Amino acid sequence: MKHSAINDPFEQARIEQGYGEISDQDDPVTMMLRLKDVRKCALNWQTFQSGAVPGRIVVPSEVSIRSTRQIPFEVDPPLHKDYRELLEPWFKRPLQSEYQQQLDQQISVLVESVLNGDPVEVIEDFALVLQSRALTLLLNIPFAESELWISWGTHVFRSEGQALDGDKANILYDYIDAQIDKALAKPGDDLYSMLLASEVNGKKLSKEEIKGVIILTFSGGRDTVINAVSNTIAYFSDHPESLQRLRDEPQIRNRAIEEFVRYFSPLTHMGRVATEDTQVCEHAIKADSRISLCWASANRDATVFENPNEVVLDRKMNPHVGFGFSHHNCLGATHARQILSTLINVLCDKVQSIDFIDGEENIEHWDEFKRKVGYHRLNVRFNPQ
Ligand code: EMZ
Repeated sequence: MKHSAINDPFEQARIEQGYGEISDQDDPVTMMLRLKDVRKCALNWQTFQSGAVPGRIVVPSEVSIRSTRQIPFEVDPPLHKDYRELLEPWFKRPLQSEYQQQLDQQISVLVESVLNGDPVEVIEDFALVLQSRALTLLLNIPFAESELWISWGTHVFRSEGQALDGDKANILYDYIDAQIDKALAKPGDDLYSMLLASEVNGKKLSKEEIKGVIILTFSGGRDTVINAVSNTIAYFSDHPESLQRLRDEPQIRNRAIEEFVRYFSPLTHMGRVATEDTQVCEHAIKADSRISLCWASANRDATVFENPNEVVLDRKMNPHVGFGFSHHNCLGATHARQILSTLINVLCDKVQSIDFIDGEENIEHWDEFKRKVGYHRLNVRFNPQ
């Protein structure tokens, strides 16, 4: 098997019963594994809510390290829609040409810096750097701020050997509190200032609400973007012919991006909390228990995707749920797609091939399901054009 392959540990359970049962900190989760069921449950927010106790819909649960509600992620309709309408235009800024030029500049400089023939550790020295620098554009704050975020490592709530790291989370919370106060004292053109000046339902946003939006902006697009970027690099190291094909056929690059998101599924799943006794796949779900919508499994559902375990660069029908589904679909998806598109353009322009040296896989353990989501470490060499 190619080293960049991402396995599908859910296949048997998906076909045989449609769900999987896992434990998480004494709060079990029933995972929905078929695309149709994942969509159905995502749409049914009345029965499967996001607005539970903050942190509970995340698996592993963050209830013990977080009390701030992430917005709009942990809010249900109708209020969800009001927050979303406020945020949507800001998070669509990656469609503007100035934003795209700045991102192109950032990624070009980064790729050029790794073309000197030395081995590169992709996770810390490439993907994390790329993600942090690009985040300065999304927040619209000075580039130099990215240095601090890079020093925080790949996940803001987790650290090596620790699924949940409360001390690390506190560093982020204190930082965000200070940034909100700074923007309050001296408003600028950044996301903090935009939120401070905004109203939802005729009421100014509170500091706690703003903090909820910003925590999500920092954490939701961190390890996910790092996984997407590093899996893309690993894929090209395994498949030089694919890099060549994308160079020759720029018109299929957007399809390739969707296919990478489907195949890599950078976020395995996201939870919901049942508001009433119900059932899924003839399996009873008790009120106040958790389910999860397993994007990674749904994206390999053979009843929807032909050859689901293959990367088909120009896959035509690709209704993947790699960015979630329905009203909670990923707010940062425009930014993420723009990152992947720019990365592919720059690699096609500047890189001939990528040599895999070695890697340490990042395997998530969900009881019997063991899923590779990316790498802890990935050493490669970039060969210039
Ligand atoms: C939450 C989540 C959002 C959570 C789209 O995902 O991302 C996770 O990485 C965080 O730990 O708090 O933001």
